[in-house]
Amino acid sequence: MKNYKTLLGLIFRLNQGTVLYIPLQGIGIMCIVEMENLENKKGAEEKRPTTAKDVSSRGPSCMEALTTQSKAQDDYKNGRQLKSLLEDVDLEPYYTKKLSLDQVREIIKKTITAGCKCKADVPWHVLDKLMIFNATARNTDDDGSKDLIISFPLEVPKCDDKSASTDLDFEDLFDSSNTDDMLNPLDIITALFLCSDGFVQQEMARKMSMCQFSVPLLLPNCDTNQCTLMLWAMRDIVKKYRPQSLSESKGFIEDRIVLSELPMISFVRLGECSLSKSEILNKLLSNSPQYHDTFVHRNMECGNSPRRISNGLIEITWYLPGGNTNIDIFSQPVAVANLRGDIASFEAQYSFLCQTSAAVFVFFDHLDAECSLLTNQNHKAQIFLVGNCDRKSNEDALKKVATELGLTNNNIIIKTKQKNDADFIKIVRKKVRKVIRRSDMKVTIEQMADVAHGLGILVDEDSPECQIAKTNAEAITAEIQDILKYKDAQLPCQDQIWKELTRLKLEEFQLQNVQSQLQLQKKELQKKQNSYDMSTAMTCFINAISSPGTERFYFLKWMRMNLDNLSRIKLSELQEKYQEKCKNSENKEEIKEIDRQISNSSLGIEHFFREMGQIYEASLSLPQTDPARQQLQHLPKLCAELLLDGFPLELVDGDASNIPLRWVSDVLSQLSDLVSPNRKIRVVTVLGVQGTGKSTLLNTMFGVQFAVSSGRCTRGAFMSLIKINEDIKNVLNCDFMLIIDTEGLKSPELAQLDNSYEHDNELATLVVGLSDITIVNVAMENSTEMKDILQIVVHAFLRMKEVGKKPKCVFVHQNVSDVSAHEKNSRDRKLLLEQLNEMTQAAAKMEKKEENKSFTDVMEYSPDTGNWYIPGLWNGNPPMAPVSIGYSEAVYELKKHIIQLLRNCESSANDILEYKEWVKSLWTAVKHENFIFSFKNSLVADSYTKLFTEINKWKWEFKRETRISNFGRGEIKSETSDLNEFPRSFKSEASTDQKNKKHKANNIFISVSRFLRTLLPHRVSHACKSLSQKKSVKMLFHH
Ligand SMILES: Nc1nc2c(ncn2[C@@H]2O[C@H](COP(=O)(O)OP(=O)(O)O)[C@@H](O)[C@H]2O)c(=O)[nH]1
Ligand SMILES: [Mg+2]
Repeated sequence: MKNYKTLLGLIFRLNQGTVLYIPLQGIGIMCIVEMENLENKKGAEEKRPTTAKDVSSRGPSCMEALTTQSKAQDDYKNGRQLKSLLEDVDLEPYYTKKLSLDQVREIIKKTITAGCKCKADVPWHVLDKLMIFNATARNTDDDGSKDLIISFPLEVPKCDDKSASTDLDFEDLFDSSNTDDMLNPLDIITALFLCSDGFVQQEMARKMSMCQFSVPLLLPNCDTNQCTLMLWAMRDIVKKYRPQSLSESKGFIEDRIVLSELPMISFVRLGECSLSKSEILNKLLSNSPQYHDTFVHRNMECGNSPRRISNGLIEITWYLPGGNTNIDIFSQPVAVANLRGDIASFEAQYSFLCQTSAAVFVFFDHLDAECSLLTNQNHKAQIFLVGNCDRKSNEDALKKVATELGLTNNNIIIKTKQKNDADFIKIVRKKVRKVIRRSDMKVTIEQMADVAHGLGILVDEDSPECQIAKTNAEAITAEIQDILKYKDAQLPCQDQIWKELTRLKLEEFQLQNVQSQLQLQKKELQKKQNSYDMSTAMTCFINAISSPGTERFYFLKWMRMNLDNLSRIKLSELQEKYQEKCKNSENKEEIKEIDRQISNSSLGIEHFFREMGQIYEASLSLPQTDPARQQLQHLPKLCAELLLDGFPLELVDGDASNIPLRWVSDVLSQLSDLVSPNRKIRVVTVLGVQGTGKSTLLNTMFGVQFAVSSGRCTRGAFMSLIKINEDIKNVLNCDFMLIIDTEGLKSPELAQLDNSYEHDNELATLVVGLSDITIVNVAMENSTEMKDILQIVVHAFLRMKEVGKKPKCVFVHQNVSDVSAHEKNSRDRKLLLEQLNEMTQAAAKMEKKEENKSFTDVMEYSPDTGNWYIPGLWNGNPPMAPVSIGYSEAVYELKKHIIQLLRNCESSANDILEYKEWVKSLWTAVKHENFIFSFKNSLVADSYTKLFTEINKWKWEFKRETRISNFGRGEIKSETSDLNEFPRSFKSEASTDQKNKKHKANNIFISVSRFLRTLLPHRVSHACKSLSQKKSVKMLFHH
């Protein structure tokens, strides 16, 4: 590189060391810059991409060029380092037109073929890795030849590989200029934040904090010399922890971190500092065996390459206790902030910290006695001076400054040569503990906005769209006191009426002949729905989501956050009560009641959309010209737009266990109109027991935003749309991928409620039927329940002639981290397959479709490639544990596998309209099949059928017998229909007169069969047990 620096003109570096030099004619100045001076001016001397950039495409050219040195100087003088770096990494177009979530989510070719080939790839790789929680997202430099997941090169591969050199060349050995070519991770993070919209920023901040990386608190822009408080970006970070006060009760606190009142301890540097402040901080926050790089520091890969745009950045992280005194470093939660760069150059940032922190630790090598910066501040924070120096050079200055600040020994730490890092950290920890204990200086990040405004620091939430949206959301959520009452008053169309409508529709399916009467009842109900004036909440909601541009996304996010905050408070109370009741009382009714309350107190954004769907469906029964109807015509289009922007939408309303078919299909029709014609979709679904990490898996894998359970127990299915990039459409043969997440299957909270099996089985059958690939999430401890569900799915598939479809099936075993998992579990896989086959055979026999002998006849599944083992999510003990790299990598491999499977799909993908029809007909079919779904599994269903066969046989025998003896005809009247009654009555009947024996027995028998017919199917196993007494009944007959 350094040889090029004296050249005038553009040098294009092609692959493998080919250099193309284009002299620039007509420029008369030859520019020669000394190497040493370049240290701070790296900004512009780097290579620049040559091709025009395509904002919509994420595949920039890998060809890079060198700029002239004159430009480097200009950029530096004109404060254009940012621009220059952005050009280097091809992010410049996004500086004005910010990167949005759907661009980040888009499935691109690199998802399956990865590798970092040039600087322009680096930010995308960092982003992609961050999105899948890869804890190596910021570090490592590699040769880029490996896969994305294994290596994450921030260093661009060089053309001339010096390590291959066989000569002895001292120039080379002492040449440390190799950092020139590297990008500092902090620069990349800063650049990405500067080039992303508020929603990508939120996603990045959330994921960074889950990886236990520090996140930007104040983001600098070195070209405008402005910095911004990243309040909005941090809004979505929710943390759980257990302070010491709760360690006895095993309680915990779950809070949105920007709303938590915490003491903040800040670390800054004055002048040069030979200590790596950030590394010291990392050690301060880690227990030694589990050291973690929370802050990027100079001793990590690429950490020593010069920072071009990230000086002035303040990062923040949190230390949160887990309630174990042996592990916790601090027993109370604390925020830790770290300023990059010298406070002398970043006074605003320093002032901000002094006014918001409980303590500021100032690191220095050399102190200037006249340093007014330290003494002039309007401090709220305690100041600690941390010198890494010897006594001679600093004594006088230190004395002077300390006196002026009124500091005692307590606030001065000198790291002498004798103190090693461990000793030093021990001292700092002690000081921090004392500050936390004593200080009442606690502020929330939300409150920091005021300080920022006072200092002329921008706040990201100040944009009008965000503020208007906030007001709109608060207007709705501020009204919510009692959730149940609120739902009744403001969202009246969904609950009872919708459930009733659902029931009527079901009856309509079953009793085709009395349809007219049912239609009448349905009309009545819809009339009732229409009779409600639209509630104020719904009016505000619909208005707000009709707002243009990003305002509606801000609104939806505010709504979601506000509602989460509300239900978090409400539900934690109820859940506490639930736990207590489970402990103390045997009273099932009470527990059931709390269950119902938990279910009722859940209020999410989906309830508002559900209401919208109901209002829309009801309005369709009005005449076409009715203004009330016309007013609502645009709603499906609105939702289609949201869907297209990646917003998850409810497909099945789990509470009523129904799909608002008209609403969903109108949304899909609108979606089809919004995109170009004949766009194809492929569908991926996940099935599994509640709380086993399904949503987390999908969110990690596809960057979607399904609700991760925060105690709410919703049920149903949600769908989210992902675009497929042009570069891979042809390979995958589709334009969109629809991801369906199911909620509430087999959840213990809901199991108590009626019809639980039925709902679960219907839901499972529907989503499997709707998908090209079904991911079955099996957590070790509840594999039985999953098999129960699968049995019904298989059964339903065999039964429903309409299906005619064979979805691919992938089993995902979570929380398995052993390297030998795949090997060891081969027996388990065989067993699983055997069980799956058995249940297919059982189901096939029942359905008289015995040609289906194995599971693979019904679903496409390979025991070898169809099982994935994914290690646990956390590496260590939460709350301080980062996401394990094993999880991230396994999920990424799974993603590649799934995309590969889609690629190999033989059947052609449906277009959106075909899919809409498919949803309709499948749901109708599922609703027709009410018989099978009410069973726990097909084995129970089988027993039920066998039971009836047996009884019928027996009945027939009996009838024959009675006919012969002319006994008891027309005299059977018993109405007993409780099985519990049966043994009792049987006993008493048995003791009566021998003469009437057969007559009585007949009575009993009829009671039993009547009872069995009315029996709730899922209680059939119970019935089977009781029927073992059947033998005695038979014996009775024979007497
Ligand atoms: N310990 C552990 N927790 C997990 C894992 N996966 C998810 N979680 C947590 O479990 C909770 C429920 O996850 P969620 O994805 O909502 O489960 P879902 O109900 O199956 O969709 C969340 O708090 C997750 O953070 C895992 O592998 N290990
Ligand atoms: Mg979920």
